[in-house]
Amino acid sequence: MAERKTHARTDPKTGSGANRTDPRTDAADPRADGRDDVFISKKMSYALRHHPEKYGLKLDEFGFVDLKQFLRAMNRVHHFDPPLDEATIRGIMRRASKQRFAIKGYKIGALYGHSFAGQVRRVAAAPPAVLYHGTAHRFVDSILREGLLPEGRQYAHLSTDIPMAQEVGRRHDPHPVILRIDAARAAADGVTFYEGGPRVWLVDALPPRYISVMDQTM
Ligand code: HQG
Repeated sequence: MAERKTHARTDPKTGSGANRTDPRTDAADPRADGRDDVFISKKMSYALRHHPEKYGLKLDEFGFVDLKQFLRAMNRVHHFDPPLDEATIRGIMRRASKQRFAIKGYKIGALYGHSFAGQVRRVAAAPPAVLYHGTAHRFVDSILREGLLPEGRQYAHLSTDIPMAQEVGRRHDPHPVILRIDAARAAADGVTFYEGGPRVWLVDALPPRYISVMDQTM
């Protein structure tokens, strides 16, 4: 794994975007409320990606934890009224534009974005031939020099498509730069990729020779 820097360009714990989805509401769900979705999703990210210890939670090696225990901890810390329950969480997950969390059996976890010390365990997988990364203009020179680094997170994050990369990049820059990642060549050369979610892939780090700046006029 690449050497971790201590200064993250963006603090994932405070950086925007825990859930900047269009606040769609769900008529079938009487509690559906875009603002609540964003608020609760951010707290979920905080607990499952960044500071489980502040909730007294111990995640398993894949970053998952007993859902009932998670609900109890969330309610104890945040005093949700009405109390946060499984149906509310499932509603938030269903309405979100990004699949940030998963419920597997009796456990819940975040699929990507972790920043706590160490690395959640992941299974290597073959990536799509091309991936993308949306970032700020001010980071590009450094990325082309050093490669993509995880910065404050456990892994560097890549997108499967340009619209997603633009959304990710806009968190850092209103007019983000889209980088094209030659994932096929990187994988053939031995770089290990991990699937983070339906539109998110992860790498420990990615050398600059697999990265090119896309034509911004497109
Ligand atoms: C940059 C959100 C200089 C990198 C998103 C990025 C994503 C470098 C920033 C997920 C660098 C880190 C992750 C280098 C990387 N020099 N800058 N060598 N290497 N960077 O927020 O990828 O909405 O930690 O370009 O949608 O923006 O929270 O990573 O700009 O999927 O679910 O360092 O977080 O998901 O920023 O976003 P971040 P990211 P959620």
